[in-house]
Amino acid sequence: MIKDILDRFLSKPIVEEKDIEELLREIQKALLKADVDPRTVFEITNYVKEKLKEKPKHVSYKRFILETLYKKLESMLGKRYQPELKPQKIMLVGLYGSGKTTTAAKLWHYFSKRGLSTRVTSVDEERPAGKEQLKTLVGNAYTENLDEEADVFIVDTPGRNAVDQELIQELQRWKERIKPDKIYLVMNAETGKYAKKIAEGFSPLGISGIILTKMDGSGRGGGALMAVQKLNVPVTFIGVGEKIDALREYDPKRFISRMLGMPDIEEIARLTEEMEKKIGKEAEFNFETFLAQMEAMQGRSVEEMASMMGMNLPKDQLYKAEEELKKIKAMINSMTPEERKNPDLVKSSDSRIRRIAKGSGHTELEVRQMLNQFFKAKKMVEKLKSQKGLLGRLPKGLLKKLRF
Ligand SMILES: Nc1nc2c(ncn2[C@@H]2O[C@H](COP(=O)(O)OP(=O)(O)OP(=O)(O)O)[C@@H](O)[C@H]2O)c(=O)[nH]1
Ligand SMILES: [Mg+2]
Repeated sequence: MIKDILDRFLSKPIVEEKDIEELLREIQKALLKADVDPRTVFEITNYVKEKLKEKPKHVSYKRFILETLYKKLESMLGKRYQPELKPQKIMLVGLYGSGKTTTAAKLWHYFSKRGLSTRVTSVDEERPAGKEQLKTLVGNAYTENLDEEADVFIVDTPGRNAVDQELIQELQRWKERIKPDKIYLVMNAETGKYAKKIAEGFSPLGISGIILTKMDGSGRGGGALMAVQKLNVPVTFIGVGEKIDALREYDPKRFISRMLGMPDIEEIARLTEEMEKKIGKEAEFNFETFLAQMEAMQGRSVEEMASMMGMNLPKDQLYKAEEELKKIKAMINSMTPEERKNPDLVKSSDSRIRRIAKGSGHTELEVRQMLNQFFKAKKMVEKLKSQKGLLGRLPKGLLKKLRF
């Protein structure tokens, strides 16, 4: 794991040639895992190696290496996107199954949540199922009226297996009818470096931005992200899951943290603050605060939480974790307010455990296992609290840059 190598690297008093080699090798592995194509991977690590020949004057060698890598990646991954929250018509285009319909619903959720009245339609005339899919996702926000008044109007369009003349002509006709302010090309990040070719196929339409879907979890998508940078069309949003709120504004910094498996400290700090506001800074770690924490995280998948911590969990583990959380929630909901405040009360009473098991539809053994986990987590949280000063000891500028 690159995070461990980095930790070791940063803690060494003297950097030797072999340490750099080891670090570069790990970086290569991480980039390949992020789906960056091998030629680009070599280009990146060679660049860093070359740069190292210029001995840094004002900063430490270690910091120089990391900053060089970071800047290189940043230059290859484009700019952060911040959407304008103003009235606009958005038309979504893309190949079959790229995620257009899901993204239409996600954008509706995104803009409505920010106070803009948002309507959605589909002009996929060949497949009524597509319209039904969208209706199910957005409910009353769906309309068949292409001229309906709304702050934000989102139009889903039909896809094809490949970009062809016929598709472009059809989309061109819709463009003339709808007169969108923005045309977003929705692409599956798994297309890797071919994303560039696909985007070129759609370019006669005048693409204003790219939305890459299926960027969930493992930090893959580096290949597609780098490929489309060559087009001068910004990446606007990324899809990070199947749920309606799994849409994020594109931020290369966050992607780099994720790609290199480094925790996104800024995001974690923000979340912690959010939680502390909700449950009080000095709050004790008990079932009540635990539940409140889970609620504060709502809308975030376990997958996102894991990747925020710089962990790449396999899919089946993520699924298990999600199920586990549901289970714990049901158990806490079966506790009395007193028990939630005082976990020891539960631990030491068989009859309470029995009652909670019954109330939540689980076995006593499962409740005991949950208690074990809970007390382990409590220990960890207490340990973390006492280490709070640790981050403050790292160089500030570097922290900001690397977000770890
Ligand atoms: N994991 C994940 N799945 C996604 C994401 N976006 C879409 N999907 C899934 O991809 C599949 C296809 O999505 P759709 O939105 O139906 O794709 P489409 O482009 O409208 O497909 P057609 O209308 O058939 O061309 C669905 O199963 C979605 O749930 C994403 O960001 N992450
Ligand atoms: Mg569709």
